[in-house]
Amino acid sequence: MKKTIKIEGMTCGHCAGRVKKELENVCGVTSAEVSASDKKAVVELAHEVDDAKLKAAVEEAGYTPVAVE
Ligand SMILES: [Cu+2]
Repeated sequence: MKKTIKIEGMTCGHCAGRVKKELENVCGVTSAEVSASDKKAVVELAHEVDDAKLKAAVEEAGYTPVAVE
């Protein structure tokens, strides 16, 4: 299962790296591919993870999650 998170505020690869690290710390997330230029993260999930938990991880990294699809 995959989810895509639209994110505002990332400007470079360093930002994307911070978001990736936080997302991959969430239980159920097996990997996260994050692009600052595309303003999104695609997460691969081992099981269902609440959108709220994914958003909280993005906020923890210092950026703004605008939608989870
Ligand atoms: Cu940056």
